[in-house]
Amino acid sequence: MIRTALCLALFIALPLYAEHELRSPGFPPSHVDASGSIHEPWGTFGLVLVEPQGAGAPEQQYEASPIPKVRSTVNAGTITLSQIAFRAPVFPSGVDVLLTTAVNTGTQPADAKLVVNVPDSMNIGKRMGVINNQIVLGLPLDIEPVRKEKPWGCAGGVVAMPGWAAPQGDCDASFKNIRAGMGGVPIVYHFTVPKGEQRTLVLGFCESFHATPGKRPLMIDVEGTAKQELDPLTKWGRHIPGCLHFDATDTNQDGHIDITVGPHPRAEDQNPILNVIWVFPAGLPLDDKDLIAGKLNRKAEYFVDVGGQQDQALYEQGPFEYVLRLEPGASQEWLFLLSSPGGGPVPNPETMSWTAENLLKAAEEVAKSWKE
Ligand SMILES: [Ca+2]
Ligand SMILES: [Ca+2]
Repeated sequence: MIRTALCLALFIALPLYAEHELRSPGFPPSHVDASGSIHEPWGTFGLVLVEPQGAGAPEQQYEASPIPKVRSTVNAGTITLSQIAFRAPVFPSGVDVLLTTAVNTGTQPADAKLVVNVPDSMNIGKRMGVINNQIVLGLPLDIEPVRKEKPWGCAGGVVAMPGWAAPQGDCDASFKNIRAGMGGVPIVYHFTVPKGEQRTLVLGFCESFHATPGKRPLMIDVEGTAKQELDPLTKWGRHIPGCLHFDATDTNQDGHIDITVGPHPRAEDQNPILNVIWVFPAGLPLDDKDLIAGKLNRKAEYFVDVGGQQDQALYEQGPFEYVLRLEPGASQEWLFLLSSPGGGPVPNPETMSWTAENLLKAAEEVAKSWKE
């Protein structure tokens, strides 16, 4: 009986997908399965070529030296998709890298569609995937994910921090919860409006961390208005809620009003924050005291307790697609970064200096110095 239980335990403990390990010296491994998908503590990430149809199981090669590397290749029609997975020594404990290349080997232009499988619980922003408030996935810069959009929401990559602020005075509870763009990620929201229309947009802020002015100045970009700088601490004081009003317009006629709250380029604290958003019909008289007290929430077309329970991501969660056309002989390369076991957040793809080449070089150098 004990033996049976032990056998069963061993069987369960053996990861069935553990075809190949990705590791760097001194850190726990992740695994690449036979389909080329990478298994991380937060879930599984993998790309599947669905168009052209007919891609079979990938051919896989494993290299142990100079660093563990798994190459998975599939062909469908005239498209060859190859993926190289390895661990790179990005501070503090490494990220897994998936370098993907699509090539059209034919003599005619070819369309390709890739399904990007991520956990259903993942929020995918413009360039980052977030699970349980951790940034675990960095997406390539030169291809746009195809996803379903909701009428409004946060375009992602920024974490919710409920109860972060301690606003003083007669103040709506929505000021307490915030989103923050850790590592300089801008906070971006889209709101659907009829094409080209105007709205009065109000942003609510409350700085509760810094005590001296000038630490966290923000750059605010609301569609249809001039960019402006704001240091909530200088303008209102610590723990004091305040509001900024904007005459917003859907100037590019795409049916959204877009707002971005990013870090000021010279800010010492590069993590932008945002507490509340209201979108009102244009021209409505709005008193700041009433706004802050939450008395106008019900008059708003959109009222968002940023970082609160009713806040939402703009895009539907979970798997998404990439669609592209490749000319004859053309190729495209994409870099995906995945948080590894015990790893911290992945670097921001939009601001990092990492490239496929220097990630590989850094990994090889670490392996070499470890051996010596
Ligand atoms: Ca717009
Ligand atoms: Ca809030």
